[in-house]
Amino acid sequence: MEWMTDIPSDILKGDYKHIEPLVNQALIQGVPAREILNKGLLAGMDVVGKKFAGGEFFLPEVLLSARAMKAGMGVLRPHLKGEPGDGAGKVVMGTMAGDLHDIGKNLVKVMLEGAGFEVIDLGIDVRPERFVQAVQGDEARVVGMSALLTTTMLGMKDVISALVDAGLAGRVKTIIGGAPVTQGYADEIGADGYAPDAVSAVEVVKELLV
Ligand code: B1M
Repeated sequence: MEWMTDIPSDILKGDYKHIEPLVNQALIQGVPAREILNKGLLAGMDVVGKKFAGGEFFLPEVLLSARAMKAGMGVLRPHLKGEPGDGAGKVVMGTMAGDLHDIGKNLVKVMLEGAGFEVIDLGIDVRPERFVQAVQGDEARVVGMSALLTTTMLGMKDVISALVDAGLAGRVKTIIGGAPVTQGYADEIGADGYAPDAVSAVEVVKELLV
């Protein structure tokens, strides 16, 4: 049962090299993959999130923890396939059409992966049809959109309309973010969620999936 303390501890330390053998060992001992995810990796990331919110951790520490989480997930992911809940954690994400800014989007991606989500990254300059195709071709339940320009954020409304037109509105939830985006804008265009930064994006996605 040592894994239940050692894995969260490696996540907190951001020890991405040590965590892989630990996860492997727990699997060899016969611990179900989802239990290792919930009581090991995610338990660690929960503490990281609380420390960030409390001002004890800053973005560099959070990113290190997310890297350790990603390393652990690399070992665990093949064992989660087909288990109950597989697919529930997939997020399709991209930067809006006409927009080439991706630093913030990539941070959100790292944090989501760090929290155990699988991210299908469509990259930059993504047109509404591409979001729809990605959702149709997969079992993702969340669409994340990022925009850094006041002009390109207007395209978020088009993505939501395209998802509605394709009959996907009931299946996927939408979350939007980026410097010019606000909660008011999210409400105006009917997005399900808005997050001002990468850490809160994880919390919002978790809430959307409840
Ligand atoms: Co551009 N740029 N840029 N730029 N650029 C801005 C955004 C700008 C505010 C600069 C300014 O004028 N002061 C301005 C926009 C003005 C406006 O529309 N209001 C601007 C402009 C005008 C332009 C060009 C038009 C310049 C030109 O060519 N004349 C051009 C447009 C190109 C295009 O997209 N078509 C352009 C180009 C570029 C570069 C290519 C040079 C480069 C981008 C490189 C890249 O991303 N790979 C660039 C950069 C770097 C910036 C600034 C300096 C920094 C943006 C950034 O990365 N911030 C920016 C000025 C600024 O913000 N100070 C600026 C750091 C990043 C971590 O923050 O992206 O906000 P951010 O992400 C945060 C949150 O917003 C949130 O979480 C992240 C982490 O906490 N978040 C989400 C983001 N996405 C989210 C999604 C979510 C949830 C949360 O859910 C899915």
